[in-house]
Parts: sequence; C-alpha cells; structure tokens
Amino acid sequence: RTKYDPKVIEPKWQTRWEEEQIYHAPDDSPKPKFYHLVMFPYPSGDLHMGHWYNYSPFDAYGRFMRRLGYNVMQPIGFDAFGLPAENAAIKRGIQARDWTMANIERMRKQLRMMGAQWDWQREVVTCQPEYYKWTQWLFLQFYKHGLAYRTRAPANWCPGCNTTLANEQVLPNGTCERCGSTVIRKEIEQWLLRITKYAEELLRFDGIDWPEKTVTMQRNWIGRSEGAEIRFFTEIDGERVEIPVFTTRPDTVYGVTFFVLAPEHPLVERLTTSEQRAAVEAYVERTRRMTEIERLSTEKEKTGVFTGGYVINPVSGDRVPVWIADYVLLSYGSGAVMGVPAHDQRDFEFARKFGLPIRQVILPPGEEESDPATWSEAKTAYGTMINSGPFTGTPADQAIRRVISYLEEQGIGQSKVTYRLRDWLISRQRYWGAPIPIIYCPKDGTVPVPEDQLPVYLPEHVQFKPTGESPLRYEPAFLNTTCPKCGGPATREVDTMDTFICSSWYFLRYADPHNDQEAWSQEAIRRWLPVDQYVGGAEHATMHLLYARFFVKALRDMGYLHFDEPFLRLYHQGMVLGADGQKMSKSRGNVEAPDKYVEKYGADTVRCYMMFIGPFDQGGSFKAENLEGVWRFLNRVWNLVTESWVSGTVSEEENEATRAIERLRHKTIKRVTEDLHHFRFNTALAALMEMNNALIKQQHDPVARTAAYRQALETMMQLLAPMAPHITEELWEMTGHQGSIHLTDWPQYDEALTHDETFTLVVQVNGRVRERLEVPVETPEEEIRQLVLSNPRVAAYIGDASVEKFIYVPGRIANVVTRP
Ligand code: ANZ
Repeated sequence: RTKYDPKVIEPKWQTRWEEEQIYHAPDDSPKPKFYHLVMFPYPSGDLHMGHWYNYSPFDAYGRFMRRLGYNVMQPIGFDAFGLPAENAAIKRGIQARDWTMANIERMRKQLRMMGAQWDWQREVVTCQPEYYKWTQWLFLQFYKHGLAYRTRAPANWCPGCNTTLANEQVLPNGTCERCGSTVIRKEIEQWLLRITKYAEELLRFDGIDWPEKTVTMQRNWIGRSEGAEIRFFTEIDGERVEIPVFTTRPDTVYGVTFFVLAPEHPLVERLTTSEQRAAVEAYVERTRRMTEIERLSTEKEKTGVFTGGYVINPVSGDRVPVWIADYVLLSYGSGAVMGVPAHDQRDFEFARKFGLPIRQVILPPGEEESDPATWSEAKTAYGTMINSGPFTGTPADQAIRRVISYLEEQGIGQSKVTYRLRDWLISRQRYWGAPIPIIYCPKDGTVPVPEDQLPVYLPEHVQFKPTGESPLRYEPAFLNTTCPKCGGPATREVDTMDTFICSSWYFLRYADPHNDQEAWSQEAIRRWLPVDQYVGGAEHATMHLLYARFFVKALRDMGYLHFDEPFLRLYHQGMVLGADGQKMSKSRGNVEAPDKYVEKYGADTVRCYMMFIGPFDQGGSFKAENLEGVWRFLNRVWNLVTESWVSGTVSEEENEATRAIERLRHKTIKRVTEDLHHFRFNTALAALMEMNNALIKQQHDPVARTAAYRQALETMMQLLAPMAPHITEELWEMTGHQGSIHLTDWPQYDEALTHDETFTLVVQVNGRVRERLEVPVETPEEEIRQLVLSNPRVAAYIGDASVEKFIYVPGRIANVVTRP
C-alpha cells in the first residue's frame, strides 16, 4: 500500500496534462461548444485566497461540462495594465512592465499548481503590444463611428492618484475607490465613449440569465426617467433666452415658486445681478470642491444663493426668482430645476430654509386642500390638479399627458426621457495603459493614427514626475511625431485608456488570440461567442459588466459581431472571509495566503476545501483547521481505492449486498450531477463523503470482491474528479485504466435505482391485519417500531390501551400486542 503524497502526484499530472494538451479546446471539434469564462486576474503579485475561492469551483464546473460531452473552452489571461503597477514602479524605482511581467510569471505558476483545466494556448496579456494593438484599433473604430469624442469636461479628479476617475470609481462617500482620497471636480480635455447612445438597449436583458440583483443594479445605474422638458425663458440685455428644465412631474408646473440652476450652469454669470455677484461666485467656488454624491445626499442641509435674476414660467406666466444650489447637478437633465416645493421634498426643504412660497397644486386622493404652512413634508403623491388655471380638475391619470400635449401644442416643451448614465470617460493621465491612438497636428487638428501604423508602442521606460500629467508628455521620442495627413510636425495624445477598455473585449480575443491580421476572425467569433457562462465578482456589476455589454452592442452595429449580449449566464461567487468572519485585509491581520496550504496539503485538498466552505454564491470563513477534514477525506479515498481495488476477475454475483451498492452508486451519481449543475459543490462533496464511508464499511466484506463494488469505486473516482483532479487521475492510472479520467464520460444513473428498495410490511394489532406500509429494506427495527406506532390508523386501533409487546418478523410482519 502506498501513501497519498500530493507533492509527488500533483506536479506529475500537471506536467502530463500540459504535455498532452488535454485541456485545449480545439477549433475543429464536432462536439457542441461551451465557452466557460472566469474574470481574468489583475497581476498584483500572488494568487490570493479569493482567486482560489473563485477558480476552484469554476474549474470543477468546467471539468463537469467537459465530461458531459462539451468542447469546453476555459481560457485564462491577465488584465495587466493599470494603476497598481505604475504606483509600484514609482515607489520602488522600477519599471511597471518589469513588475507586471514578474508578477504574471509567478501567477502563471500558481495557476498551474491549482491544476485547473486552463487552455494556456489562448492566454492573453493586455499590456503586450500584440493585444493592445487591437485595443487601439477598437478605439479607432469607435472614433470612426462617432462613438469616441473629446471634450472639455468636468472630471472626477483624484488628488491622491493624480488622475481622473470614472464615476463608477468614486465611492458613495465621494472618495477614490483605490486610495481613499476625497475626489474633486476639475475641467480638462478628455476622451469619452458614447455609452449613453445605448442606454435604452442596455436596460433590456433579453435572453440572458443573470442574477436579479445585478440586473437591478445596472438598471438603477442607467437610471431611466420619463417626463418632460419645459422651456422657461427670460430676457437678458434685450435678448430672449430660453432655459429648459427636465421634470418628471409636468403636472406640478403651476406650483413653481422658484427656479434653480446648477452652480456651474453657463447662464449663471449672465443672470447674476451685480449686487449678488460676490455671493454667487463664492458659492460656485465652494461647490466645485464637492463631489456629486455629497451634493445629492438627502441628509445634507440645503444651501443656495439668489442670483438676482428671474425667469417666466411659460405655462402659468408666473415670474419666479432664479437661485443656484448644489443639489442641482449640471450633468443631469438640463442642469436646471423648476422648484415645486409643495410636491418635491428637496424643493420643500429649500423653500422652508429660504422663506420661499409654497403652493399646493396637486390634491392626493381622499385629501382636502390644506395650508402648506402646516405641512412637515412635501406631498409627493399623484393626484388631481388644483390651482392650475385651465388644468384645474384634471384627474391624476390624465394630468401628465395633458400638460405634455399642451407643451407640445404651444411649442414650449415636449415629453422627454432622461438617463442617469453618463458617457464613459476613458482618458487617464497615466503611463501604464494603452496609448490613445490620436495625433494632434497644428494644421489638421485631431488625426487618428492610420490603422496600418498600429500599435502606438508604449515606451518601456519612462520617468515619473508628480505633475498630474501623463509621464508620456515628457518622453520626446513618444510625444513628437509627424502628422499622417500633412507630414508636418505633430504630437501624440499622451493620455492612456482606462483599463476597463482592455477588459471590455478580452473575451472576444480568447476566441482568436494569435490573429495578427485582425482583432478576431468572424469564423472564430461565430464558433465560440457568446460566452456561455461567466463567473466573477459581484463588485463588477456596474462597470466591467456594463462596459462589456456596451462594447458588444456597439461592435455589433459596426458589423463586427453577430450577437447582442456577451455573457449568456452570469454567476457571482461569494466572498471568502477570514476565520473571524471579517473580510480579509492587511489591517485586520487576518489574511491567509493559499500557497502555505497548497504546500502542506496539496492543491486537491485546498480546492475541495474552498468548495466545502459553503454555498458558492454566499462565501464563508476560511478556517485553516477545517482543511484537515478534507485532507482526511482524500486520504480515506486514497486508502480505500488502493487497498480494496481487485484487479483481474471479480465475482459477477448479484445479491442483496450488491444491489444495495448499486443503489448507493446511482443515488450518488444523481446527487452529485444535480448539485454540480446548480453550483452546489459543498453538497456534492458531502454526497461523495457519504459514499466513501459506506464503501469503507464494507471494505472487508465479501461484497468488496464483486463487480458492483469495483464499479462503485470507479464511479466515485469519476464523480470526484472535477473537484480533486490530481488524486483521481493518479488512482485511475493505478487501477489500470487507460487514458485520462478527465476525458471519460460522466457517469449516468438510472432513476429507478436511485430509490431505496422497499417491501410491504404487514401491520397487525393483536393479531389482526390493520395496515400495510411500504418500508425501505434495511430499515432498523427501532425505526420500524416508531413508524408503526406513529401511524394514525394503527394508533386508532390501539386507542387508550398501552403497548405490551412489539413483535417484528424482519421484512414481513409487525404485530402490536396491547394490554387494555
Ligand atoms: C419638478 C418636480 C416636481 C420634480 C415634483 C419632481 C417632483 P429623477 O426621477 O431622478 O429623474 N431634477 C431635474 N434635473 C435635475 C438636476 N440636474 N439636478 C437635480 N435635480 C434635478 O428626478 C427628476 C426630477 O429631479 C425632476 O422633476 C426635477 O425635479 C429634478 F413634484 O421637477 B422635478
């Protein structure tokens, strides 16, 4: 008998699998494809516990699908551009590229040690020119189709990282997602992608199976609002100036008692009177230092300043004062709000604070009109229009429609849909990213780099200067170039692209990773895409997962793709926590590195333990001592198979014992199959543990030398293989099988054999037959007794009498004898 030694068998099989390329998904397989994708890692240094927690069950699922007969493509790569590399380079005086490539090398080793079925032939590394050439090419396609544009726009500026951030990278408390600094607003020239063009389509999730929570998060992020635009107007220096507002409640238009502009609104300056100028300017300056999130906070006390100007309500004819206030955002709607304090809570608070009039114009059902001075909050419910001139009396269900018709007839407004989603700001004033392939020529202006001149190489060595500008500005060899149009001197764009661009298309590149003629061939894309199942963290709900959908839709419209949604089924893993139940973090001191445990127990134990922690989507605590339990389980499997495998002829006999073994086998196949289909890896393992224990119990019985027992051992190895690929492969070989266990067909079960065999128990009370019960064979006498005595009919015959004797003839009769 040999000892289970993962240190020997794991590297052995990893090498063999790679030599034989058994996990490569060939392009020309006749089997149905299954594109199985996991979010690729950022090469930050080492695979951490979270990677193991994510990848182990993911891999088990992919292996399961392969065994079910699919040509499974399970690629891996590295999301290799981004700030951490640049920050590490600055801190340590090394180059970002060297740091990144060294980390990738380490992580490749660790990914191999995991024993997952990665298709290494398809690896992509986003910071390599072979990849980012096509990232740049894609940018040019977006530019050509009017989906990329440059504008001077206020940006979220992180003073800590010295760069702009996308809205999605600013936390709800207004700080930078990466470094925690307070984000400020700053105006600079930047590139944006027109994701808003797809807002409407991005709200639909047709034909895809995504977690409801993620769908809701994306819907809220896109934030569709239906309402109207109403053009208020005024006269400035004898000129009629219109100021549109967006409102979801055009039915409240008679209740407007003031008007509010975002402090940055372009008309603020012209509307402000000289008496109010100093106060207005001070307020504008103060607002500039706040984030959108702080400004929108409903807890915050309302602030604002009167501009001295007035506008006319085009529906009621009322003249109302114009204020500025930070609760109105420039970037939403039209950056202006009609103040209806009676029916909007923020306006109500604002009016109360500044003593502005409040006028009720909506009567909610079942209420009487009342004096707003007695109210403690706005009446936001829909209702009948009152105090609204010719509209007075219009019922709630017609109010909005009628006001909008009127606006349209009069040419003073129309119905309008507004989205919270903003265009995607992709310029980063940083070095370690894909250069934006644009040239600025004093004569020809903005000129895209011709496609045949791609890639625009990112210099491998740069000097970092704390200027807040891209270090590329200080690299003359990069900066200075010639204009592709006129041949005159010109300069390159020095900003690089947000790394979320790289990850918005990597799943397309996996289908055709070595193509140096195009980003992908139609043939490859049609073969592999869309992704059948995507696994990754829920934290990507609004950025990566929204951007990738946008890319696919835009590229489809350009004619490069034939499908609408990138990821048909999405699955989020839970989070693996420290032993204390807290998130693992350096500051808590509860971080556990997986390598130590892989070293001690081997990858199979760590993999299985990860799956055993709890339901995959719920996460759970990593408790080092619990690895022992899994380690013992695998040892018991090892010992059982190596000790009780009978080579050569076995008995083909069939009897009670072999039939019980067969039922156990079919039952376990059924349980494990159903569990794996539903990502219930913990219960699948529990079923295998039970099977293993049952077989161990009979290891020295005569049944252990039967074909049924031997087949049970084989099935157990086959069912365990997706979770513990090395030990099962080794045992498979040791027990004389040809070829890899991972290429065998998934065991099938017979539904009839998954149920326990039963017999009809005749139940007598005082010798007379009173009941018949279907009972599983092998039910112990104690259970039979309980079953019989708790049966309602039997109980009725016993009545108040007490049971004197219980006689059981196994497999046939139970007789209850009572004493009156
Ligand atoms: C008048 C009104 C009366 C409003 C009323 C609401 C209730 P959602 O649903 O989020 O789209 N608004 C419009 N533009 C704004 C901006 N740039 N910054 C801050 N607030 C803005 O909200 C739409 C409502 O938010 C609009 O409808 C407007 O207030 C305000 F009883 O107009 B409402």
